Amino acid sequence: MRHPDVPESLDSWHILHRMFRFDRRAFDALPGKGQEKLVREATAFLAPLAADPDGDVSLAQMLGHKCDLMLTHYAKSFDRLGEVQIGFDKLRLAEFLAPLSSYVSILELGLYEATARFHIELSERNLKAHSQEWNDAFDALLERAAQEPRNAARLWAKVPSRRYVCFYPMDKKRGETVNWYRLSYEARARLMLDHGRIGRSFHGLVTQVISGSIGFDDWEWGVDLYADDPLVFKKLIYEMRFDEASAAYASFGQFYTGMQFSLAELSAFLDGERIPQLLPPEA
Ligand code: 76R
Repeated sequence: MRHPDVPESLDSWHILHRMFRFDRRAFDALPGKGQEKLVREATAFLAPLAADPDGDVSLAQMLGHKCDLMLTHYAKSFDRLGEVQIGFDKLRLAEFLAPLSSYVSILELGLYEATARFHIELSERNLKAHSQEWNDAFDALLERAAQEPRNAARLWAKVPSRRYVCFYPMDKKRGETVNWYRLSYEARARLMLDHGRIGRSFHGLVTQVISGSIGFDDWEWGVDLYADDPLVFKKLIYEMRFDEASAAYASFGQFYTGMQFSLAELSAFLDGERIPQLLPPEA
């Protein structure tokens, strides 16, 4: 516990991404009344999830063959994610949706700088490392970090309400010669500082949600990026490729790109008569 080589994180939403193929032909073959009923049932199921202060749900129309629809669900436990997964699969709409992929992760804010400070602060207080007192003091420091307004707002934010979304999983390399996990803490902290510096130069243009999936899924992190202009993804990710933390140590899984839309636009997505929009939040 609390090994000095391990950066701490603040953890919040439990996240399930689900990617589906939509059987548009089969849906189109339903009579209008049947389509309406199905949309009403799905909307009645999803609306409370979107309004829930203890979670959120977002829908996105995805581009290309990897999937047609991506559902992102935030909850406070895996149990709740599981309950909603089953509830969703019981909807009539699910007869037209084939699961193609998914991703399980927990939103995290990495604390490279703060962790180092905590270790120093506790050793200056002359607490014996890993004693009960030391552990309690460490927990208190983490708790205080979680309460800082900047962190608290990011930990429990709803899915960013921006039109374009890009999701991909990534690892930090663990090869025989190139191995992130064998770098010193200081080296990793310095690289993350540089990473954050590039990231922040895009501040306002993009909202990133980093979620950790070590122990849960096939990659180590899920990266969600949200922007009002998709070109921002290309510029940001390209620039990061030149940064040491990505250039030397990152490897990536499949990229998923699409457009978020409001639940009220579900029927537009399903009947395909116009492009479903992300509506401004109701006043
Ligand atoms: O959260 C913060 O603002 C503090 C700095 C920061 C951390 C700790 C930060 C900032 N990130 C952090 C952690 Mn990030 N990030 C990615 C990717 O495509 C690639 O090359 C990598 C995918 C992008 C695009 C991105 C964007 N970040 C992480 C971690 C955890 C690593 C670990 O703990 O070892 C990963 C995997 C990761 C990956 N990052 C930012 C951004 C952006 C845009 C920022 C600035 C946010 C802002 O201040 O607006």
